[in-house]
Amino acid sequence: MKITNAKVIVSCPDRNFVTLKINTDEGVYGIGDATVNGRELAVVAYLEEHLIPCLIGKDPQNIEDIWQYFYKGAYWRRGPITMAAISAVDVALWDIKAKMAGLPLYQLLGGKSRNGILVYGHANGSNTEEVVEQVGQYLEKGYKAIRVQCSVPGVQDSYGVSSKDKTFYEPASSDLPTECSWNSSKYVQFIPGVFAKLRDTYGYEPEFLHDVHHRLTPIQAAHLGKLLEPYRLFWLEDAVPAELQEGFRIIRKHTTIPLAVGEVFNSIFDCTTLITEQLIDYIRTTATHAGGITGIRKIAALAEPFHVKTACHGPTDISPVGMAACLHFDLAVPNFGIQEFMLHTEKINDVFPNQYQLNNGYASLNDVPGHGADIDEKQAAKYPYQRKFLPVNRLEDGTMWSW
Ligand code: KDG
Ligand code: MG
Repeated sequence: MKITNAKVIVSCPDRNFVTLKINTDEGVYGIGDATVNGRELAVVAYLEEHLIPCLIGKDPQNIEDIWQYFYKGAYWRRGPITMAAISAVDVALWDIKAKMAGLPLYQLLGGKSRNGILVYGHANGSNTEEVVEQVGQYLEKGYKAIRVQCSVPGVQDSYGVSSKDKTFYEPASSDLPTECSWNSSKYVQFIPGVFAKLRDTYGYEPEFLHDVHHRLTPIQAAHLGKLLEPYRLFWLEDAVPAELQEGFRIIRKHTTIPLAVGEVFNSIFDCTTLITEQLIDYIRTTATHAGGITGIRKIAALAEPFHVKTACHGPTDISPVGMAACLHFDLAVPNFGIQEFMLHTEKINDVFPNQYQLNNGYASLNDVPGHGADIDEKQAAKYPYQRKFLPVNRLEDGTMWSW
């Protein structure tokens, strides 16, 4: 069996997506997601110029060898652009293998380890009352776990809060990046009160999560963790920028709040200290950014004996193809924790027909061969690429900060 050609499709149905389609001489094709939000065309160039020419003629069945060929063979290893490109190749190859076998992908990963995939939604509001109301709406829909974000009084821009007219909660801009303004101490003082109110209103059964989005220092994060402990959070996410894995030792020393990190990681080497020292509880690497199914399986296998669970990143900038790949992984992996699951718009689902659904707080998959997600190229062609930037962030005195 041989790969005959591969193409990259970029489309913007409400937001940009980079999709890889690999064709074979047996007529079976595979689809992978290579979207890096705000840096899309860098991945396109990487795929078109450096990976696709080497793919032609290779046997698509040799997934591990092709993964190693692009990983070790790059010389310039790792990094979000390289690894997103490898991810898309890998997911497309797993899709081909599963289609050839006539099986849903999760069967090739060891079969079902659970009946349903626990997911979390994203509630937000411009004040505590709005948040409480939105959390109530999620609970009514059957969600068991909800991530909660709230505007902080006196702070211009809080993470994860959408203005009413926006489809997505990250404000992507077509002009230059929007400049946000941030104040960590006002945030740390305010946010525990939101969770106090939520527990008062809904009790202690629902799972609540919170994303700091890399905005604190380790000691500030440790303090916030302590303040949040009484409200039994499922996790505190991205408490600090994770380049410094050792920073988590400080947080861990001071608080028992469960910690999640890794949505921007792209390889196992980004998380070895965090996992082997048991400094975190959930690893958030995803099939689109951390080397596809092959990459996240390696990370999950490292994490399993250290009691670290998986929690794939699943914002709307992961396409339905990336989401489908993660859901197959989630169903099979022994140390599954939870899956982030943001609903895509109708336009996006029209471009990417898929075979997963949400019921009562759990995602499930239809048993079709492959990962079940596809790209409708005619639909995709209706929505050409538009350059978009994620925001940047500054402290109130103008110092650059993490967004
Ligand atoms: O592109 C940036 C988003 O993927 C990120 O802001 C989403 O933090 C995020 C999350 O947890 O979904
Ligand atoms: Mg996050």
